[in-house]
Amino acid sequence: MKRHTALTIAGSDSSGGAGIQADLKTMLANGVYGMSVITAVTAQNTRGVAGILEVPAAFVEKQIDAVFTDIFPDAVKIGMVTSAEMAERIAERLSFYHAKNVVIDPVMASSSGTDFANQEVLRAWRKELFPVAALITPNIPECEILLEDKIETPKDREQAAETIGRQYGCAVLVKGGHGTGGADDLLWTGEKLAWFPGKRMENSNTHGTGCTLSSAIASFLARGCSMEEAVERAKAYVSGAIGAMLDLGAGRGPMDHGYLIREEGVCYE
Ligand code: PXL
Repeated sequence: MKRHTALTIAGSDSSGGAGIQADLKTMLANGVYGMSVITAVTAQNTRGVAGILEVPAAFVEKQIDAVFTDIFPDAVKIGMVTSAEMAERIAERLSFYHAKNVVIDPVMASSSGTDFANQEVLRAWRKELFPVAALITPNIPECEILLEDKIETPKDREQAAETIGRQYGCAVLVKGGHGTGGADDLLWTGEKLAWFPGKRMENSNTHGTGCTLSSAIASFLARGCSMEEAVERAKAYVSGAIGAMLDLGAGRGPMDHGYLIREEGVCYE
């Protein structure tokens, strides 16, 4: 049987809910073999980030080479990138290997408010990384930073998705989770706009939602889905994981990445 493979290039979250840990759990839960290139190690829990240790850019490159010269990934998700040099080297390596299905979650800050990217890193993303992406998945505050403009109405979101997409030649998913009201996401595919309606759920345990969504999309692209189908199925997975109401009795905790596996009765008992 052909196994589909996906790679995450992201930071480690010691609390297990976001970053590399969320990505690998998500890939496992969605039927692909997950691999990782670690860009930074964070010391954090559900209450905040106590420290960040960057992996040297040259060693990020070494990890990418190790993966691509052996098990070629069917899709790549990129999360936390902490320096301009790291962004440049990742972009160069991904172009060199003709990486497919690159999904970029432009992580600018943790949900607890710690900044992960400064202006110089942002410039390198725009110049180097976004052009290698098949899809980027900014939330509304991230879109506002990318566009240097306010986004208020649904029409503003449509314009934002299309403008960013045309600028970088990729698909764009504007995530609505940070807005008020519903949690509708909007996809610009490069040709058209498509809304994906979502209901906001009463669950404060949503740490790592962005990481989880982007790695779920990468998983479905790795399995051969179209962009629209990948987004639809990834959104359903994330909604299910939030709706499973995992509560670890801590701060703003993670969602239940394993709910599908448990429902199928595969393990844990
Ligand atoms: O959700 C953004 C994010 C990405 N990557 C790492 C994180 C976080 C949020 O906390 O810790 C490593």
